[in-house]
Amino acid sequence: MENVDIAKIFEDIADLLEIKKENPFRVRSYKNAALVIGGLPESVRSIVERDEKELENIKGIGKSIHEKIVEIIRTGKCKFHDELLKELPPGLLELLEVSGIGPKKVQLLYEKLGIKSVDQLEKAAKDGKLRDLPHMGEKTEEKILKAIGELKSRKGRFRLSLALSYAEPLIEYLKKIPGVAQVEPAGSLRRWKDTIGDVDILVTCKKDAPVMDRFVKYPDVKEVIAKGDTKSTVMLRSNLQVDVRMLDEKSFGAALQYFTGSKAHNIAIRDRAKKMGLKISEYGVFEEKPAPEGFNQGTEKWLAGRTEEDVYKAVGLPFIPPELRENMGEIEAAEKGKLPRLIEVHDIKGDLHVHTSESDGIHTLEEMAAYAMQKGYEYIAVTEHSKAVGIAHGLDEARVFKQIKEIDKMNSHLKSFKILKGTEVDIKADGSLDHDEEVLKQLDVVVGAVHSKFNMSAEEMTDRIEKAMSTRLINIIAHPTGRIVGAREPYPVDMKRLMQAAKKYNVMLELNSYPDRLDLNDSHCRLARDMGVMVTISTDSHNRQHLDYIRFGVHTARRGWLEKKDVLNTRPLKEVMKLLKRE
Ligand code: DGT
Ligand code: CA
Ligand code: CA
Repeated sequence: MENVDIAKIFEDIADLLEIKKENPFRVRSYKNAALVIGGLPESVRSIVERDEKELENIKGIGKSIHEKIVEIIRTGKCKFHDELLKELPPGLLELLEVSGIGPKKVQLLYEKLGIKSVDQLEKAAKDGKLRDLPHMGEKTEEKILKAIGELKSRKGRFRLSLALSYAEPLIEYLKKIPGVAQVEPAGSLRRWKDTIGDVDILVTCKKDAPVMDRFVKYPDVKEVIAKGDTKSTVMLRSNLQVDVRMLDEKSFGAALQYFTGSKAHNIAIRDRAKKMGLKISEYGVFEEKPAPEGFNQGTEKWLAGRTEEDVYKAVGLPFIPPELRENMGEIEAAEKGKLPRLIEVHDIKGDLHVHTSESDGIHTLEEMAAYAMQKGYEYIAVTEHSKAVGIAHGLDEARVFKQIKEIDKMNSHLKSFKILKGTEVDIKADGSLDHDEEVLKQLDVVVGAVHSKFNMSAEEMTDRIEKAMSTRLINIIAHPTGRIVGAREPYPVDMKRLMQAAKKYNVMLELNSYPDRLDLNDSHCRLARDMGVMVTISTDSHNRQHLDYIRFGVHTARRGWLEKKDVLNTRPLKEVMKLLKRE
C-alpha cells in the first residue's frame, strides 16, 4: 500500500459520505487526510513500521483516521470503506469520474432515477430523462454525454505523477536485486509526458542475476502477463502495466534511445541514419556493407550503442534531452547546434503560488516558509483565494489586510528569504476582479484565476481574461486553461490571443505544477517561448510537501523547450520584484 492508494481510499470515503449527505465536516476531514497523505515525502507504511505513534506528528490527521491508516497498512483493507461500499452501489464512485458530476449530483441521479453506473447515465442522457431533474436541462444532457465520451477515451492512461509514484518504488526494488547494475525508466515516463500508457524499465545486470524471477514477485504485482528470459510484463494492483527488459551493457544506450521514443522521433532518426548508410535498432548503430561479389548478403559493422550520446553521435547529432523527443523540430535544431539549454529543477529560486491554512491549505505560513527555505529557495508568494471561492475559505479584504501585517512581521525577522504578499484573485464571469483595487495595490504579486463558469465560448473566455489583464492589476494568470488531467478538459480559450494580450498588458502565464493540472501544457510553453511571453512555474501548494511538485512543472516546461531565461522564478528576488511592478 503506497500513499496514493491510502489517499484514494480516504477520497472515496469522503465522496461516499457526501453522497450519503453526511456531516460536511466529517467529509472534509477525510478529504483533508487524503490531501495530507498524498503529499507526504515518506511512505506512511514505513512510518507505521517504524513507530505508529509518529503518525500523531502528521498535521491534519485526527485520531479516527490515524487508526484507519494503521488498519489499512496492517490488513490491506479499511472496514469502514468496505461497509460504505456495500451500502451504496459501487458504480456511484465511477460516476464521479464524469467531469461536472459531483457527489450531490450523484446522489440526485441515484435517488430520483436509480442511476448507478456510467452506462446508465449515458442512456438516461440520450433518452432525455435528465432534463426533468432540478437544475438540469437539455444543455446538461449534452454536456454529460460529451464528458462521458471524454472519460471513455482517456480510460487506461495514468497521470504522470501517479505512474511515477508506482514506478519509483519498483525501480528501487529492482536496483536491490543482486547482480543488477543499471535500472532506467524509458518510454513516456522518461519523456515526462503528462499521461502514461504503460511503464517501460530497462535493466543491465550480471549474467544469471534473478531479475525476471524477482520482478514478477514484486508485492504490488496483480497479474503476470508475460514472463520471458529478457522481457516480462506485469499488471500492478493499480492496473498500471509495466514492461521490464534486460539488456547487454554493450547495447544499453541503443536500447535506452529506442525505448525512450517517442515513436515519431525514432522513425525520424532511423530515416536520417538510413540516408547516412547506417542502420539503427535497439541493439546499436550499424554500418551496412554491401554484399561482396559472389555473396548475396552484406555484412554489418557495429559502430555504437553503449551510451545514448554514442548513438546520437553516430548519426551526427548531439545528445537530445528525452523531453524534446517528439519529432517537433528537435532533430533539425540539434543538427544546427540550436537545441535549447533547457531549464532545470535547481534553477528555480522560489514559488509564486502557495496556499496556507489561512484558506484551504494544511500548513501555516511559517511552516510553508520554513520548508521553502529548507529547499534553498529565496522567496515564496502566499496567494490565498479571494472571497468568491467560498469552498476554499477565500479571504475577504479584512483578512487580506490581516495577513499582510502578519507577513510584514515575519519578514522583519528573516534575512536571506522573503515572503511575498500575494493573492489568487478570482476572475469573475464578467472579467472583473474579486478584490478591490486598494487591496490589490498593497500586494507584491497578484495571480488571477478563473474558477467558475467554464462553459463560455473561447471568444467569451478570452475576452473575460483579457479584460482582467487590462486592469493592469494582475501579474500572472494561474492555470490558464483550467484543465484537470484525466478529469476535466480545458475550458475553451484562444491561447494565441491570450498570449498577445499578456504581452500587451505585461502579464505572465503560470505553468501550474500541481500534477493534476500541468497547465500551461507543453505545447503552450512552446507557444509562450515563440511569442516571448514570460512564464512562471509554481506549485499551487496546499501543503508543504507540494512544493516538491515543482519537478513536474519544470519537466513539462522542458517539453515546451523553455530555458532558464524564459521563467520568472529562476531569477533572484531583486529582479523578480522589479518584473512584478505594475502601473
Ligand atoms: P505510452 O506508454 O503510451 O505512454 O507511450 P510510450 O512512448 O512509452 O510508448 P510504448 O510504451 O508503446 O513504447 C515505448 C517506446 O518504444 C516508444 O516510445 C518508442 C519505442 N517503440 C515502440 N514501438 C515502436 C515502433 O513500432 N517503432 C519504433 N521506432 N519505436 C517503437
Ligand atoms: Ca510506455
Ligand atoms: Ca511499453
